[in-house]
Amino acid sequence: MASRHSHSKSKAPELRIVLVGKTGVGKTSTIHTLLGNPSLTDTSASSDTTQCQSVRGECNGQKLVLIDTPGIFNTKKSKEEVVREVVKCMICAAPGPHVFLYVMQPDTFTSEDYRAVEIIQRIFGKGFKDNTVVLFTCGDEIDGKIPPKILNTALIKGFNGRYHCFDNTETSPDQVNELLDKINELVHNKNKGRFYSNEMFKQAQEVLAQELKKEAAMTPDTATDEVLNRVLSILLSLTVGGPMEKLVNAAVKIVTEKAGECITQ
Ligand SMILES: Nc1nc2c(ncn2[C@@H]2O[C@H](COP(=O)(O)OP(=O)(O)OP(=O)(O)O)[C@@H](O)[C@H]2O)c(=O)[nH]1
Ligand SMILES: [Mg+2]
Repeated sequence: MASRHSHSKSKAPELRIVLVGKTGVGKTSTIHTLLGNPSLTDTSASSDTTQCQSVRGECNGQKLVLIDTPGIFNTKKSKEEVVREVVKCMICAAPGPHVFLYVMQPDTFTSEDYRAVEIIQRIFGKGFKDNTVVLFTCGDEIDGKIPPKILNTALIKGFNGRYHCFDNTETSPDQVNELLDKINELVHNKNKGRFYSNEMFKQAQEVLAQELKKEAAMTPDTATDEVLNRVLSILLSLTVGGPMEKLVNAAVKIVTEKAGECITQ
């Protein structure tokens, strides 16, 4: 069951953002841009993320936890690897993300995106779409204007028309500030400052808290890889018969059946 949790303050001191999308659409590049790292100099080099990982940073006084996801739909991955990455994502985003960014490139928008969104929704739950902003990368290639034929699709309407156009070759902070404004608008006005959670995120949070308690003065910010790996092992051992089982099995099934259709390269 999905639910939302309230923060006591009107503005979340920390925004947990999960970036999802098809392979090679610009998820990792977007994280670099959000953290103010140098803009893309070589747009032919792909980072080809293989593991789910979180990066922490700060923007305009707001802490950001940016969770990068790999090509979850990559058929080259074994079922075990897929499950591992899904569970790792739950740990990185625990107790739940404030927002998902569905990253896509305007010129690679196809019917595959509908399947990709369906798969991601099966993994993260029904509330996924209500907590998502679509982020178009490669704004530089279309002069920052998303064609209306894309904006008018059922896919974009399914996200209530929430989108932002990004140019990862651009250094100006304006596009980052505008995106954060849209995210804060969704989180604080529409969702009353609450973050998204479900049984999986809750279980990840419980195990994480339990393991952090064993370490003196360790917080999610300072958790070592050793502790995170321990949490991952515990959660993986709980997938049979635990809250994760049904969803993880669903994820594996869909990934196995439809993976090939979601790969763009
Ligand atoms: N021109 C242009 N190229 C971009 C932009 N964003 C990303 N790219 C390029 O798109 C390619 C893929 O970018 P990545 O950030 O690695 O994409 P990803 O979604 O993390 O890819 P995987 O980790 O493999 O799933 C790279 O060659 C980037 O340089 C953009 O805004 N403009
Ligand atoms: Mg990547």
